[in-house]
Amino acid sequence: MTNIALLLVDLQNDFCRAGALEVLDSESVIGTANNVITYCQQQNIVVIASQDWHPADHLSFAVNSGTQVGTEGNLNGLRQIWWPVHCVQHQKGAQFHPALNQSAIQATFQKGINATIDSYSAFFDNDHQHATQLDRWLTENKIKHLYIMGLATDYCVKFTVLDAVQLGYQVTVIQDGCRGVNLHPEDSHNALQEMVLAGAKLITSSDLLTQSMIVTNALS
Ligand code: VGL
Ligand code: ZN
Repeated sequence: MTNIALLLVDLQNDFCRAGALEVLDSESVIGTANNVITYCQQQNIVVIASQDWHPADHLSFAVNSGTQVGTEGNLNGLRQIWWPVHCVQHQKGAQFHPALNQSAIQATFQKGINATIDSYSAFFDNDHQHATQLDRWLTENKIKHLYIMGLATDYCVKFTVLDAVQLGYQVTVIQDGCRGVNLHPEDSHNALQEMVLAGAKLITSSDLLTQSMIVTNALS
């Protein structure tokens, strides 16, 4: 195993076609993910994933907070966008997209489990007080570099990337492997800018795959 991991963020039914929180063009991300997974398997890069994994009474759901979907408010002192009911634990919406090559995934990290706080990042709840097992697992497996892609660019990808950089990982975002919610049209664009400003690199999946061909050819 290399010291690199591919982290697939929230490639779940509810963020895909006909899902409760459908992200535009997210279906194409699944094909990109499968191509990148094949590349990672060839390169001995471990593949891991996050899942948004909410209890049915999660307070980020507008209906549970007596608010309107898409509006903003305050949840226990933090700014909160109110979402439709999505990614409820064990339900179909929370499962990985059926076309995703799930057999490649070596470990899955679930977040958003505490009903009273949202968790966009795969590392921490939004208050940064509670961590998932992700950082610990990466440390134990001596991972230093993360390739990150998934859904949604402007929420879970963004905050996962920012935390990863902050924790000291080298981070490369596979840009065409991400799609955003875009409550405001520029949100995904701005999110990518923020990630770059924080120190993440951007790459396209085709650059990643051809780069490896060059390296492979040079070695052969
Ligand atoms: C997400 C909104 C609410 C995401 C999760 O995965 O980006 N967005 N929950
Ligand atoms: Zn969520």
